[in-house]
Amino acid sequence: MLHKYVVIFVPLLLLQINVLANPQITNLPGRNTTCLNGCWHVIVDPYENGYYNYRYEPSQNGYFKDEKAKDKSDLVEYDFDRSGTLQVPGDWNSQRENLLYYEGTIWYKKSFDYLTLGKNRLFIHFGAANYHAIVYLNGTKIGEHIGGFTPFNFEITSFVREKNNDIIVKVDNKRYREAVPTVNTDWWNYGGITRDVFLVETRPTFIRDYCLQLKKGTSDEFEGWVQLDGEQLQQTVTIDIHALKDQLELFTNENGYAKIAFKADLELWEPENPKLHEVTFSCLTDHVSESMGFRSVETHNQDIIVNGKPIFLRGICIHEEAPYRGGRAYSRDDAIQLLSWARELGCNFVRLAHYPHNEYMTRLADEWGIMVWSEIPVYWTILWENSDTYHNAETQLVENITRDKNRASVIIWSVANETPILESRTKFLKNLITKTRSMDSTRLVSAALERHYVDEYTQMIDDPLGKYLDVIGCNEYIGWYDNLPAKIDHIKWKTVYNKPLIISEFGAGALYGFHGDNLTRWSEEYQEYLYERQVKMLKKIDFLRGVTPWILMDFRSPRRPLPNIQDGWNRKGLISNKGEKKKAFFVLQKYYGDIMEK
Ligand code: GCB
Repeated sequence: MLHKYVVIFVPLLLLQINVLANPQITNLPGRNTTCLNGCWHVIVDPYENGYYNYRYEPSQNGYFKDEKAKDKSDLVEYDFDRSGTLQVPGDWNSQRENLLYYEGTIWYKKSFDYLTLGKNRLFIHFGAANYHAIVYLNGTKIGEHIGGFTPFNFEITSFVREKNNDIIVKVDNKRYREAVPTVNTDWWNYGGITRDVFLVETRPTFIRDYCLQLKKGTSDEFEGWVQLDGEQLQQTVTIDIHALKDQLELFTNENGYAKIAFKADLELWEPENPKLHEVTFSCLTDHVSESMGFRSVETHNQDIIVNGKPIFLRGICIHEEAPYRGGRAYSRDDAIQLLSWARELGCNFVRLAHYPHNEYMTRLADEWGIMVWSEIPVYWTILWENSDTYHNAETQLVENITRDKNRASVIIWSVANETPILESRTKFLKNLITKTRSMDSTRLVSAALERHYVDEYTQMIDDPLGKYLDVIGCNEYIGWYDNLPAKIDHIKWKTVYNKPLIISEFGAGALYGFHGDNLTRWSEEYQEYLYERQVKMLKKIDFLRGVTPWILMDFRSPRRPLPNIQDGWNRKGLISNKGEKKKAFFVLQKYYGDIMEK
C-alpha cells in the first residue's frame, strides 16, 4: 500500500505546481530586457543528489545553495564554477555526446549583476525548459514550472541585488506516464533550457498583456483587452495604431483590466500581403509596442475562409529540430531556414508539430505570410481520466494561447494528435476545446484524428470528436504502415461531417541517397512514388481544404533504430537533416505549384 501511495503521490505533486509561475509577460521583444543566454555552468545529477538528502527527502542544503568550501577542512562535494558549461539556449543531448540519451536532472548556474533597478520591477523569463524547472535566485527558490514548450516567468524584484546574483535552475526531463506528453512519443526528449532566458525590467505598474484582433466574421470591428500589473491598476490606456489618425482611450477597472472594442478600416494581413501594423499601448506608467496583423478566419460548410475568401492550405509538418546542427531549434536563423524550405515547397501553411515551437517561428510566419497550425503535446495515449494530467494539458494550452494570441499567422489551435476513440478521451478533449474557445473566439479549433476502413477501399472519418471541431485533421499512412502505395489509387474518402478536412499527415521513410525501385522500402523512389499516388488521391477528395505531409526534415527519434537506414532518425523528411532534398520534395512542390497557378 505504502509503495503505491508513494508512486502516485510524487508525480501528482509534480503536475500541480504550475500555479506558482507568475502570469506570463508577453511580447518580450517589445520590453526592456537583458539577455542571459550564453555559457551556463552545469552539474549533471542523475540521482538528484543536489535535491534530495540520503533519506530521499528534499534537502535544505541542496546544490541551489551554491556552497563553496570556506577553508581547507570544509566539506562541499560540488562546485558549479569548476564544473563544465552548456550553451543556453540549447538542449543538452546534442551538446555533449555522453548526454545524447540522458533523461534526468541537470543543474544550471548563471551569475549576473543588476545595478540600476531603482523602483522598477524585475522578472526572469524562460522561453522554455524541458520539462520540469525549479528556479532559485541567491539560494532562495522563486518558483517552478512544468511543461517543456511554453514560456514562464517569475518576479525577482525582492531577491535581486546589485552585484553577484546567482540564478540556479534544476531542469529535469524524466518522462512520466501521467505527464503531457506521456512516456511514449516519436520524438527525442531533448532536455535543458531550450529557449532564450531574459531579465525583464518593468515599471512598478506595467502593461503585462493585451489582445487585439478582428471580431469573428468581421473585417473592420476590432476587439480585445488589456491587462495592467502593479498597484496603480485604474488608469487610462491609450491604443495607437500608427496607420490610424485617432487614438483609442480606455479606462482599466480595479483589476487593471479593460475591454477593447472599436471600428476601423485597416489594411488586412493576408498570406500574399502580410501587412503588419505598429501598435502601441500606453498608460501613465508604461508603454509597449508590437507589430500586429489583422485578418479574419472562419469556416463555411466545407470551406476555410480567410478575409472572406476560400483558401486551400498548402502545408507541411515541422518538428522543432535544427537543420544541419541538429538538436532543438531555438533561433531566428533556425526559423528562417525551416520556413524558407516551406516557402520553397510552395507552402502557405505549416503544422508546427507536436508542441508549441519557439516564438521566432510564429513571429517569422507573421512577417512572411505563412499560416500556422499550433499544437500542444496531447499525443497518443495520455491518462485521460487523471485530473492532474488534464490540468497539465490545459495549462500548456493556456500558456501557448497567451503567448501567440496576437499572431495573425496562427489560424488553428490544435488540441491533440492521434488519440484513441474513448469516452474519457472525448470528454478530456472537449474540455480543452471549450477552454480554447473561452480564451479565443476567433481562431479555428482542430485535432489530428484517425480514420478507418468501412470496406476494402473506403476511408471513413467519423471520430465523435469531430462534432466539436471547426476543422477535421486526419492522419493517414496509406502506402506505408497500411499496404503498399499502389493501393492508394483505389481509395475513396467519406466523412460524416460537413466541415473542412486537412490531411494532417501522410508520408514514407526514405534515406537520402539510397536508391531502388518504387517498391524498395527506404529508397527515395518509394517515397517519391508514394507522394505521387497520394497527390493523385488528394485531388479527388472534394471536402479537402488543406494538406500537411509528414514531414519537412528528418528528425531524431529513439523509436527508429534500424541500422544504416534510420540510426535513430525518423526518415520521413522531404529533406535530410543535412539539408539534402529527396525526390519526393519535388513531387509536393509541383502539386503546390499547380494549385497556385489555378
Ligand atoms: C504519426 C505521428 C507522428 C509520427 C509519424 C510516423 O502518426 O503523428 O508523430 O512521427 O506518425 O513517422 O510514424
